[in-house]
Amino acid sequence: MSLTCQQLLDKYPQKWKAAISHPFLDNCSAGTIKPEQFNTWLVQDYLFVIEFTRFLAQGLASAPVEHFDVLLGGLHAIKDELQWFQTKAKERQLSLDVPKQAACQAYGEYMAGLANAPYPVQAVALWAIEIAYNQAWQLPGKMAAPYLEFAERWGNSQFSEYVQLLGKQADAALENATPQVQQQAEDAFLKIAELEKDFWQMAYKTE
Ligand code: HMH
Repeated sequence: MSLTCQQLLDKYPQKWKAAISHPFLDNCSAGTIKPEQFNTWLVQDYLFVIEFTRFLAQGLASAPVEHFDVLLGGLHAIKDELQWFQTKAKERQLSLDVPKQAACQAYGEYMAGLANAPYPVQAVALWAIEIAYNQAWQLPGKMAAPYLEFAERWGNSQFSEYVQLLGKQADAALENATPQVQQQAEDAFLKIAELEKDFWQMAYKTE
């Protein structure tokens, strides 16, 4: 039996919970997040998504053709997402031309390094990154404006379906993977859990 995405979630419940739940999200839900904290997250997440777009493109380049359809859908959606971030930043009069904070920098470097990893590792990493936001933004319950729009971007049912398809593709890739590659995929899952946790915390730091 090969490793599956569901098994990773089941095996590390605490580490995963730390990736997807944070005072940042609870404060958004309660409406008590400080605007400068939210804005820090917003700008840094835009910088993350730029690196994530490159990561998606690398994944496509490594993928078997039967996985193209889902991945091209993801790349298409990210075109809209980049523009949406630019619009949100403008509304809030935020400059996007700022340095990456350490947690954002580390996440970007980690994704860039996965370009050389076997495809099953990249597929698990992509699924983990997307399901992290899909779950994180839904966990606190229905959010009020202005945060509802953010929660719905990653919590909506279409995005949830996309995440499911990414999980299926990652599972399929793992079926043909050696034990060493499966271990690498597990390590990637754990690393992403940590990077996600640190990313939320970043909103509380001003650099
Ligand atoms: C930090 N993780 C982070 N930002 C995102 N936008 C996503 C995951 C989902 O793409």
